[in-house]
Amino acid sequence: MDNSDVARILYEIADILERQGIKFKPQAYRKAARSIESLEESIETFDDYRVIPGVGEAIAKKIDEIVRTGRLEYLEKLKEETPDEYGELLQLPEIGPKTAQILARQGITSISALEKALERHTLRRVKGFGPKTESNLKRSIELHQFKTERRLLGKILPLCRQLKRALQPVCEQAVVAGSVRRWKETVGDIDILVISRMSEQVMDTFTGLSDVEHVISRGTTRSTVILRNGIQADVRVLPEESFGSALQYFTGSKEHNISLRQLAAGKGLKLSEYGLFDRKTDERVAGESEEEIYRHLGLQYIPPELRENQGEIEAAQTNSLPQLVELGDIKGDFHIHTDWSDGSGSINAMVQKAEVLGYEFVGIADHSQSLHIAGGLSSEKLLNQHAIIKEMNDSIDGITILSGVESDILPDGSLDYPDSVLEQLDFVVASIHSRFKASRNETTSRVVEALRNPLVTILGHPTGRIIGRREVLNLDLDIILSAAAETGIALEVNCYPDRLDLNDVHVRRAREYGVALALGTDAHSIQDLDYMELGVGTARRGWASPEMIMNTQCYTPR
Ligand code: DGT
Ligand code: CA
Ligand code: CA
Ligand code: ZN
Repeated sequence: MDNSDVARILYEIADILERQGIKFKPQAYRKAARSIESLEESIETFDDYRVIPGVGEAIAKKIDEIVRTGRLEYLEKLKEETPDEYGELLQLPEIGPKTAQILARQGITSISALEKALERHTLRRVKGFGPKTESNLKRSIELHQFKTERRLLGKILPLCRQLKRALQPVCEQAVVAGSVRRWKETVGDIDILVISRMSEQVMDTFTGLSDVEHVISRGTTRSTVILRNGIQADVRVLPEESFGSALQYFTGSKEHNISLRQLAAGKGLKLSEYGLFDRKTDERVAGESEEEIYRHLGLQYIPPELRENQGEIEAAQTNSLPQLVELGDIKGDFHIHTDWSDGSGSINAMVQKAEVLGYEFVGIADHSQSLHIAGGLSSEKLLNQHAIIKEMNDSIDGITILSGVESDILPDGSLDYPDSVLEQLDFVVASIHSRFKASRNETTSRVVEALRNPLVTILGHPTGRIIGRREVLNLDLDIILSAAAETGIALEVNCYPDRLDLNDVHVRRAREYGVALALGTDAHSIQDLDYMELGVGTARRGWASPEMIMNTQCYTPR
């Protein structure tokens, strides 16, 4: 529960009480909510909530329940008593209970209904709803949608790097914390932490960036904005001596932090964003760096990618965290498309970029003949490409081009070329690109059949999901993992921002089965080769060590 969560609950109570026609109480709840919102400290660090302006005995009790349990029985009862016909509308910042009531009388009780009414200008009939109100409401809906929508990490990372660069001249250090630092596949908002002696300049620079669409709040040490692409970003200026503890706190995850605080409490310590303190003497024992905090808690340093409260704290207690794969361990890429199929770069251009990345091998894997829409290669064309790659290898030094293919797995589990063709290649990625709605049995057997084919090297994007667009295939991953373990075929971690397939959780399962992983960017352009870092981040979130990853080895053409 952070301050805004607690405030939200209190505002909700106020709204319901107001709808019930109750006087004065709603104002009291709103006043308390407002002062909680404007607190500098986390609500969780208070021993007695009554020191907060506007919080008396009764509200303090409720806050205590919210912080301890994450919910409030009183609110749940209120909600039951007061059926909420237009609660959704109240989520919009511009709409209070009065406006909601007026809208409800027009039959508008949801955000989508309001959107339609705005499009058709039907609200203009209502007193007080001119074009100005209309455009305010439209903007309000947009902001609301921005706030609730998660973005792909791959799209947000370049923006984060740009923000850091922009802040550099006015600070000693700028770090992006939160889910971005944990390499979570999607991001809710961007949390930037800064050390600087020029707080005012940091705020000026940040709120004045050309990327900023709307400034939500601007303070002396903290500001919040909405960027042009709709994502929210916060910046906080922190003192050097507690930067480590703030970084630890704002990196999260929340669940990891809660467990860590409990561990601290058990040792007579108190952990907050301000530092690690002795409970008795209030003396600060750590805070400048994260390493120091974990060490004082008797733990191995836990990399951000593992901080999900999934056993990492227990492992760190016994010094048994895995050594995680790093981007620097990666010697090549196994999934590259070129202009031979639906890629935009020539083989040569992709190889040149791979050299810039310092790779030792580069695996070309264009689409196979059944995938007509992607310009899949006929046997003849594929063998022709193979011959050309052979020649190219003879004329270059320092990097090896591996000649492969991304072969469709046909509905019966066979591949898209005769064995006589596949045999000649250096590697084969086998992927499903059709019949996404088939039954669990059918899809599982189809994949297992492919895994039994000795000519297959890697199972491409094994679950087929596309974040926000396509569900995972209906298949039994455990059966597939045990088949792969048996036949020694690697499962891909497809690095494309909206794929990340296998995902973090699946990587961890693959690790338990002893299945090897192959990272492939699925690059369709030169720039796409940079997505490797997303695959590495995903592998790290799945506790993968370098030994598990095929890309950490060198390969020579057969
Ligand atoms: P996101 O933005 O939804 O992708 O995910 P995060 O993890 O970046 O979450 P965010 O931005 O709400 O908060 C950033 C970090 O701050 C979070 O990972 C942990 C910390 N934090 C936020 N709220 C709370 C809270 O209520 N309790 C604790 N202990 N930590 C919190
Ligand atoms: Ca965040
Ligand atoms: Ca945040
Ligand atoms: Zn594919």
